[in-house]
Amino acid sequence: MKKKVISLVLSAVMAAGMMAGCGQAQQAAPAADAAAPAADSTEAAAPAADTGSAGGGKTIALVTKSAGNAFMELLANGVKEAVEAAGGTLIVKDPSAATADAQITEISSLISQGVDAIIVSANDENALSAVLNEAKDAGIKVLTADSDVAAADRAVFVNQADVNLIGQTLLDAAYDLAGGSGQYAILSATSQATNQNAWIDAMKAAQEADPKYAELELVEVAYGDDEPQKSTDQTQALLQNYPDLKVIVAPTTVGIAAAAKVLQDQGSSVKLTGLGLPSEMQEYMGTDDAHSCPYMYLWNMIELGNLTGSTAMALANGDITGAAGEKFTAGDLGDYEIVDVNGATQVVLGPPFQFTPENVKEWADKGM
Ligand code: RAM
Repeated sequence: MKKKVISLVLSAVMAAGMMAGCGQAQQAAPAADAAAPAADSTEAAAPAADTGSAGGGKTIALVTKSAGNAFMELLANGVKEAVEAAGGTLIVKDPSAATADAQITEISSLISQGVDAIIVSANDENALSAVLNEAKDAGIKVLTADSDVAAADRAVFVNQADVNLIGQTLLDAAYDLAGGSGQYAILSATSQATNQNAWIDAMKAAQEADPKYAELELVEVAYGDDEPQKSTDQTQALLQNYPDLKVIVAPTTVGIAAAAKVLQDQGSSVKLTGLGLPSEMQEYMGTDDAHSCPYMYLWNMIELGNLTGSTAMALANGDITGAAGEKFTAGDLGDYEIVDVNGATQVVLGPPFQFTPENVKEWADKGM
């Protein structure tokens, strides 16, 4: 089983490792302008030039979790880049809310439109099953990215990073920032989000598996629904309900940005970590008392988008079916192999990357 390492890390050590691993140089940094969030990604479709090249003419659709989420806009930019580079066209649909129902509405209309492939970042692991199977029956290739559904309902999942590794990384951050003991809380997205729930379960499992974490207490998992206001309210409630709280872990870019602002505005001593976008977190990152977030994690959003777009095109062109062991080339990112993780097939981008006060500006300046 090959685990491809495509990271944000710019260090020569990592670059050398990656080159050794796949026989070609990897471009770690996203293109500056390609990474800039789209002003309005509702319809990011651009007609593909009729080059007559093999694989051209395919129409790929991306159904994001919801509108107004910069993470989803960056993902869409990366997908668009890869789809167009392969001669296809991308349609982006941003549901009005981060719910399964809003996604079902979008997917139904894409089925009527007769697109070649649908990529979904799922708001619910099971509730999309019927509509995704309707799409499959209509000959549309279905894949997930960022947030998965049940394996039977899609061909393959483009996963940003190993679930257990994300869980362990976030737990270790909570442990470190709490000084090894005391209370921490999780501020998540929606209660149905497949990806956040998987990461939280992995955190809990890692905590139970090692007595080292015995003095660390998870007091609550709160849900801000990936809405800034609700995430703000939930953070305030956590601070009020748990006066001894030491750390908040927010495994959502929307949640962490809202929590960072609350903590910093209140001059709270509670420390924050999780998964965040450098552009949204830059002003909150620092190791002194004036800043709420000493460090956080994410992955290269353009690379995640590029890998997702390339995977969708490979499926649409019939180069892969989504089965374990299949290999394909994801443009400049190089060669990937589909792997089986507990009976579900995935393409994995690489390990999560740590953002610190030292490197956050560099990545924010790149548009991430
Ligand atoms: C939010 C979304 C997304 C997740 C990131 C980390 O933007 O919930 O699905 O992957 O956070």
